[in-house]
Amino acid sequence: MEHKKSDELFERSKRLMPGGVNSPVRAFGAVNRNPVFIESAKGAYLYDADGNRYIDYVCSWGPGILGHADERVVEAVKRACEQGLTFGAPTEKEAVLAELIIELVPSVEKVRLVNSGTEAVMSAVRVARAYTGRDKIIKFRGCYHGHSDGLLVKAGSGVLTQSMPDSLGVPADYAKHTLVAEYNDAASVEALFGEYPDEIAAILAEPVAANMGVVPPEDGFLQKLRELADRYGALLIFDEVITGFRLGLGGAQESYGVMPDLTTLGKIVGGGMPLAAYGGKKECMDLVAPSGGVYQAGTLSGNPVAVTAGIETLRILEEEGRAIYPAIDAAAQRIAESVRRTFGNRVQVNRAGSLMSVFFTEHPVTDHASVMRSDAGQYAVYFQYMLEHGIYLAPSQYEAAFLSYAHGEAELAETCRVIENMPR
Ligand code: KE4
Repeated sequence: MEHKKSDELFERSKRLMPGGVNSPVRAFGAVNRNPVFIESAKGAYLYDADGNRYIDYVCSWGPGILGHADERVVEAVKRACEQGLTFGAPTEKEAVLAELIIELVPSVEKVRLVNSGTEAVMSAVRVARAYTGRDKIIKFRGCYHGHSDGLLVKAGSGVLTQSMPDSLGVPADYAKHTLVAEYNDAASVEALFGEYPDEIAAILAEPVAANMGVVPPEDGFLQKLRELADRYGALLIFDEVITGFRLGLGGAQESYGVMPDLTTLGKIVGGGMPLAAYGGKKECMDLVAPSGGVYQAGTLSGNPVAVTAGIETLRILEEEGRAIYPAIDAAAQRIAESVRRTFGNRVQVNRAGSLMSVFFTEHPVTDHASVMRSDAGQYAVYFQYMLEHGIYLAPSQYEAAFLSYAHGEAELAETCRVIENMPR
């Protein structure tokens, strides 16, 4: 494949933006090659600046569950743009989206719309601290919750990809309130409560860890978090920025039957536009200004164009979900089986619904430590081969692959063919 134009664009961009990108993982640093610059996308496909076509398994890190540029969403957004891009004033559309979220996400009684998952999680943590009057938060090693100061502690995703244990620029005074437990190890959570019995405001968890690669919760783990939060008077926050509307209409909390006090949402909820949300119990959310003393605001929060994309996407998922979710789950399973057939016991393939990750290790991957024992260098080789053969995977071992409803028989058959012809 020719990547001359992408290479030229990367050199130009590196002179203008840090690392030539606007989010670190896009720089392909972990897979030892220049990134490809994308010009357009449609359905299951990306088209790069050199005219190459790829079957896309990143789906813009999750939003693309319907496939890229779904006509219904695009037409609705076009119509919304003609009515004005942003007003900085309340609109009926925000109420429509809020009603959809409250209807679909079991534990959410009230919701605030924001612009990114980072904002959503940062704000939910602030609400938990206000509600409990406590300062500390428990997060899990390898989980990622956006780039707010206090949460860039032993984080996953791009932080893990860049091998940065923590971020520069975060004062120790902030980080000290963030306690780190081990995913799928409830005893490590209980030990922190034992050490700080009255100081912990919340347990913050990805209900399916997807920022160290996909690591599903072991049986009973999420229920145990619920029990520990209740026992010690802390809140349980599920960061469903990835799993929300991905594992099903009700997200992980519906799939696993464990109800958090607060939920954060992003990606799919915005239909590909910059929109995220946090919500939960009325008694918590009524603390948020202007109804309460927790301040949070945003110029473009609830933006009518982004809200339109979200409404359209959720309505399609509500109307067609009975077909969509089984189809994307089955598609992920088919890819997983192809990888297992090809690499045998050299790989572990973790899957939760239509989220999946390939780890090059013979040992089960159930937590951060076992993730780190997998061969990220071998993943880079796998990534490069797949890219050269027209399959676009996450450019990092510590991310997830995402399926969309646009991945049909042709795309899945071609992907399996490429996998199964890969030199062992
Ligand atoms: P954003 O601020 O990037 O919208 O959301 C932050 C966030 C919060 N919570 C979870 C569980 C997340 O996965 C994310 C962001 N996900 C990454 C991909 N793993 C975004 C991709 C990127 O950073 O470029």
